[in-house]
Amino acid sequence: MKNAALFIVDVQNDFLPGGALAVPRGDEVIEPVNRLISSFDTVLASKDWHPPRTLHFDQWPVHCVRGTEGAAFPPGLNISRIQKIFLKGTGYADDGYSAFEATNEDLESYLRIRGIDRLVVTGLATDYCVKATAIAAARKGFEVYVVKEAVRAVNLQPDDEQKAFEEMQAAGVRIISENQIHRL
Ligand code: VGL
Ligand code: ZN
Repeated sequence: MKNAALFIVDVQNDFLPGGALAVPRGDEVIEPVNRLISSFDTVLASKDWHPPRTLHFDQWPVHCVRGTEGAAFPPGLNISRIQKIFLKGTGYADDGYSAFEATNEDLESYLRIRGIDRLVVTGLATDYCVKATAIAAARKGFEVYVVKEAVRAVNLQPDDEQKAFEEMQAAGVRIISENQIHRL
């Protein structure tokens, strides 16, 4: 798909069932993400990549510590076409919910240099990093889509997922289903 990138947010072992900060049914994003990859020339991902001690762990159980198995991609994810991994939440006072806060590479310039102006966002979790990344992208002027089958929410409150979809839509993000991807 021209001028578009598939963006895979934080599909990492610690966010999957059995992980340190398991997102309910988080593993269900893997198959739709794997299917979507073939529609894109550009495939990018982010990783939550925390230091062992960070203020972020006052809010959350310890998860996705840089270099650990919990921060790795799950075996079922097709990572063969991921061209760049954006690492975020890397500092002591840095939640890094948005992939635009990555510290190893600047996501906005990465996209602009390559003429990418449309982002299709997938991954975990709908109510945190997916939401923050999609809204930041929309505010920067990108055309942003979130594929609903390819995201799952933490839902600390039962309606957090619904609220996240509404907040994203209010920011201009389009929530689509997987079968709409060929008509973008
Ligand atoms: C995330 C909570 C804490 C996410 C990261 O990737 O959505 N959520 N850290
Ligand atoms: Zn985190």
